[in-house]
Amino acid sequence: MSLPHHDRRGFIKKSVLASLASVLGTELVFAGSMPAGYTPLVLSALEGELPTGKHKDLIIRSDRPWNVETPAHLLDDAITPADKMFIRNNGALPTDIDIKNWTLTIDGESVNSKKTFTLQDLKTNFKHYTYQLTLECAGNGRSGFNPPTSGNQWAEGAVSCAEWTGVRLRDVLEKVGLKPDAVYVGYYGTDIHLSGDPGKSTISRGVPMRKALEDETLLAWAMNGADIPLMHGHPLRLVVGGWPASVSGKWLSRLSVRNIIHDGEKMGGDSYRVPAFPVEPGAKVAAADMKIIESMPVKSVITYPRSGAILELGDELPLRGHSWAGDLSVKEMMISIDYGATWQKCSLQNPKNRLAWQHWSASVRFPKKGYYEVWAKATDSEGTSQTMVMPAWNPKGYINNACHRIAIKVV
Ligand SMILES: Nc1nc2c(c(=O)[nH]1)N[C@H]1C(S)=C(S)[C@@H](COP(=O)(O)O)O[C@H]1N2
Ligand SMILES: [Mo]
Repeated sequence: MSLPHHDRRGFIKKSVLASLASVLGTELVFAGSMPAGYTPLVLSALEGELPTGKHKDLIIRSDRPWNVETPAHLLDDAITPADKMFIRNNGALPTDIDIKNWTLTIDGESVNSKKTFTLQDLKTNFKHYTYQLTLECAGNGRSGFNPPTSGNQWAEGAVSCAEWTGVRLRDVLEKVGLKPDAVYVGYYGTDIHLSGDPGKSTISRGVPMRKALEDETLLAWAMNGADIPLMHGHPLRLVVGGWPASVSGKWLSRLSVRNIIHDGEKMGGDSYRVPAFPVEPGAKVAAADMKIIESMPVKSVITYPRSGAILELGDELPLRGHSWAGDLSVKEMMISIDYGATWQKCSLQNPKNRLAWQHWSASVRFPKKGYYEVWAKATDSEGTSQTMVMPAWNPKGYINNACHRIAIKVV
């Protein structure tokens, strides 16, 4: 069925509601109570053209800006290829990228003096490193929260794990020279605010020094052995594995070493913050009780088979997927075919390097014909497991790491 477009400002227009009702063949009762920015599930996959180079089965969550999700079964590759990588943009793509004259300026209160590097300077004057790094949008899983929260209604697929090549941010900062009062590094990119106002920043987030100085934190120009695709930050990107992917600044042109917690766009308010203690679903939380999300929580995804698979009684079903745990590693992976009553241990590989996802596999037989669900649950190196139902509700719908589940029919 062909669905009407949702309103670009993020809420549903009356005229769209009317045509949506006619497509559905029924009224959207309580449409007036939908939170601003909320996309009804029936509309959550927009029809339309994907950006060039993307796999045709990716799901468009919005097209201005581009927000495109990878269905779980398309995350099956060990290393996420560019055509299957989710897109999360806060603004419009930069225009007129000139690689030859691209520069990165490092400034801020806590540098001895401001320095500017060309791409060539970075490539020739520092050692190169390649790491496979998990980048998960903090809003991944948002569609699972109830009451619903506004923003892209991601299911499971706002996560990727590609190989990034570049230089260590640490090595470059060392060359610049830092003052002892440095606490945070904030990024700026050249993407354009949707208003078109060149003075407005789309997003400018950052990380504390301890994360900025880690071995795996890169200033990268290559992804999976090729130039970074335009959508994913060409020609230079800050890549920080294990933390909300929002800290991995695309189209990187400037870094600011701050003596305060960086105060760029989307560092304040409720952005990328969750309550510092559990709250009841739907609660209003005072700003002072919110904290910035740092390392992402333990999570896993079933990438094979695809939900809805049908098999014959007696057949063994191979299962596989990936799991990750922010700055930690995953120590155990389990699956259940009986709604969590009993669990079976999976085989689990070590990550290719720190902050890369880990592959798991299992094989299962079903006792009789019928409908089943397979649930997958990871446990991190500190003993924390994924929850089976919605975890801590929060006002912006971040870090939902509930178990991924797929449907199976045995005939
Ligand atoms: N300059 C810039 N960097 C950005 C963003 C952006 O809109 N502009 N989006 C951030 C967010 S919220 C996410 S989840 C990731 C998405 O990375 P990807 O589109 O390469 O998958 O990029 C981050 N870096
Ligand atoms: Mo994100």
